[in-house]
Amino acid sequence: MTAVDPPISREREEHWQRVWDALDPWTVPPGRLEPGADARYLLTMFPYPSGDLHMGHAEVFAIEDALARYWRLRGHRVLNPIGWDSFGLPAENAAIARGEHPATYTETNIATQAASIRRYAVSFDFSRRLHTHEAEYYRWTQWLFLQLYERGLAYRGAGWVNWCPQDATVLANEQVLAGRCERCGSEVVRRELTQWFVRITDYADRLLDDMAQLEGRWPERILAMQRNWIGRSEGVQIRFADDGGAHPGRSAHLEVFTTRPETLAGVTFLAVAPESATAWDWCAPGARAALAEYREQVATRTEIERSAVGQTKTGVPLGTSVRHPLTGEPIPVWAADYVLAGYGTGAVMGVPAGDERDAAFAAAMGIPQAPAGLAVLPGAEPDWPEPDEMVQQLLTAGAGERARSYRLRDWLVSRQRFWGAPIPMVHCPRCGVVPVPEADLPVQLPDLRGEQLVPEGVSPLAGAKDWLTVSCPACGGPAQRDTDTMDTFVDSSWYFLRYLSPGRTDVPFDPADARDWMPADTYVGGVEHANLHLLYSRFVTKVLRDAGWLETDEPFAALLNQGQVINRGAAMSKSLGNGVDLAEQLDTYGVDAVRLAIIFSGPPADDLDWADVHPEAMHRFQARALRLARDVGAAGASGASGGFGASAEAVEVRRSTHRTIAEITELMEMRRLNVVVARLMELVSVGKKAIDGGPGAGELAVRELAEGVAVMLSLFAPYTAEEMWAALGHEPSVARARWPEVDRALLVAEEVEAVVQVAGKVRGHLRVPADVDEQELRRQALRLDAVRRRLAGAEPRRVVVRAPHLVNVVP
Ligand code: ANZ
Ligand code: ZN
Repeated sequence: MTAVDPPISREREEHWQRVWDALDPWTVPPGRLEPGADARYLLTMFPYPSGDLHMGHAEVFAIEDALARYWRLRGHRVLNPIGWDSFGLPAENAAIARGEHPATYTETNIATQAASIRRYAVSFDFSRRLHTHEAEYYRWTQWLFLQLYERGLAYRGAGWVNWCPQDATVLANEQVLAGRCERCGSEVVRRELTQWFVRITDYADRLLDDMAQLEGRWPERILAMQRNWIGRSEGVQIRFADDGGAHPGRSAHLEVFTTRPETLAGVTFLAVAPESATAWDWCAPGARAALAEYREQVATRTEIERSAVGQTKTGVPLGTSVRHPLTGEPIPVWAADYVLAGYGTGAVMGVPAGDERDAAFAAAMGIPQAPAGLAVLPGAEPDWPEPDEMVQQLLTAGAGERARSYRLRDWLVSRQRFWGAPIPMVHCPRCGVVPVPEADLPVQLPDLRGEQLVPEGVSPLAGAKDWLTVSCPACGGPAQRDTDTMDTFVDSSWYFLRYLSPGRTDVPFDPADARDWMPADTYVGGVEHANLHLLYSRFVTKVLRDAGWLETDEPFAALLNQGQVINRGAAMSKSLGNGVDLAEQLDTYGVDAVRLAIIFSGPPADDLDWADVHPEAMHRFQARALRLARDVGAAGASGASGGFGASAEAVEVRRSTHRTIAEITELMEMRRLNVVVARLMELVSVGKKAIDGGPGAGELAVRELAEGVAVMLSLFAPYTAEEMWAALGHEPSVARARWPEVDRALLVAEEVEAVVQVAGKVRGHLRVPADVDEQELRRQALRLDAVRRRLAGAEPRRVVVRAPHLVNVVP
């Protein structure tokens, strides 16, 4: 790497950091907003503390900071908080490997990241900083869990986990590598465990319908992804009666969910999910051994593998049958892998003549492709009746009703891990599951470290015997704590509310603060959170609204997704060797050059390829901007003494300045940050020309230009902007300045008269802007009646344009 000399030295960066620390221009003190304050809440997805900041952070922080600074300069009261999403598995793994407490890794990384954020000059309000791993925060995460429980939204049920038979432990998805345990390499199986779920499916309709409020304010692709994820299907639930009469221990009907009721005449079998209780209930005694064996086989495969089209279908007959609701014909019941337990009723009616997967299954199992009497031509579907007619018949026959099904599943919030918020529940042999009283929160984590974090069986917390034993809050008898901790998505589902009431120990947040600030005006973050985090945050907001804590339905009024940072067309990764180290970039080029280069490289929402980012190319721009400010500052006295010069040159400089301010203001509202930087570069050139060969550095119009540049540049290059501001003779800091006002009178373009000739003779005149381009002038000239008459419909042989004064049309 060639040695470069950044225009702003490390020492100057540190100087300005101390100035900002002392002035504290970004803190919003807790409590009520000043009356009349125009509040804006800018929220940025909070970082996970894994090592130092990386290129992704550099991008998102450069974008979010430009918005925060812009809003402040425009006179808004801006809340721009920062915190850390600091529970999670990487810290736990590091703690096991190093024989320490997960807090050590976590807090070291937070300190590193906080220092880098300070150097990166992001205008965060650090006074509201939060860490989700601290008891003062997770106490309220536990409170949230109790709210869900009280509202019937948290329940215990069977959930599938990855189980390593060798280590006898639950594995997180990240710990399963190609189907094997990351530690011992043995084959991982899926196993059912009783765990905590949150009933987000109760809110599926609202989560879908309220998206109408987000249209046009969230990226369309994110809305589409959420719609898909929730996956609402309108259909019919059809009841098939037991063919053999009532059987002890099973209901008299088998219900299926279908979106194609009109295909009822094509049913040749029913299939149920093998792992479901329904499969066992509908299994004849003679088929149980085969079903049990089949279940084990299915348990090693994921749902995605099982249901993929083209995948070989497997199944076993259950030895029972049901009756067709309209014809009474017997239909065999099967267990089949492509039927998923969690969707619809966990049972389907098999229609090989209408459905590819049913056809593949029937072919593999030797089941007829169509009932006798249904004409099926190869490659064509039978003539099904109208769906509505069929629904009517089913309703009349009492054999079905309309139903909705969702792809969305309830939210499994249990983790068999240490480094998370303990689930605030107690298991009492006499009273059952008892919530920890609110007054007893937080349920603090015990002090485990190193090897103690390796789970004994189900969870590391089960090994903390002292911690585990408590007296039951209901009967006072001996009881045990729940040993699961919460999914970290619970921590992050409400952090944006905690920022509003920092330090409060009586409430998680004050509803009055929420009235002041919610919903967040803009949420900036990555598309990888499109489904889970955003959906959970929306859900929790709705629950808290129902519970009277919030007045808003939606947490984030607008969403800005930055693109991914890649390098040479591929995601940065160790194995590709195309990673770029942020700290190294900052050391080599300086913070401002990196920030400017990131912003300049393209629209915020586009992927950012580091191969196209050139921090070194920003140095010239920074140096010119600094030179401009220093020249003007040095000539200061003469400029400040008079008014704006009336010379044509001075007026031209002012026009450029005000046109640029007006355009940049509009570009900022459209988030076209890269174009803003381009316009600033142009304005700096105008300033340089004005000094070198125009009205000179002492001209007030040039000072106005330089001050405008300093203020607007502060959105992207805060250090350079501060240096400029100081050179121009102002008190620190440019963060305290105001956005420049546009003088509308200067936006009106000057007009001149253009002469239009035909074959060298003057035939007309046009009033045109002085900066009209040749194309436009030519177009207007050819539209003149006098010109059209002489051309008489023919194309001119030649049109000579000398903008803005002359057009000569040669017929
Ligand atoms: C009969 C039928 C005939 C179907 C036909 C499709 C085509 P969407 O649109 O995704 O909601 N299905 C229902 N529950 C299922 C489960 N638990 N596992 C796997 N498949 C299931 O899909 C609804 C369709 O998916 C339903 O309509 C059902 O098959 C199947 F020509 O019923 B259909
Ligand atoms: Zn009890």
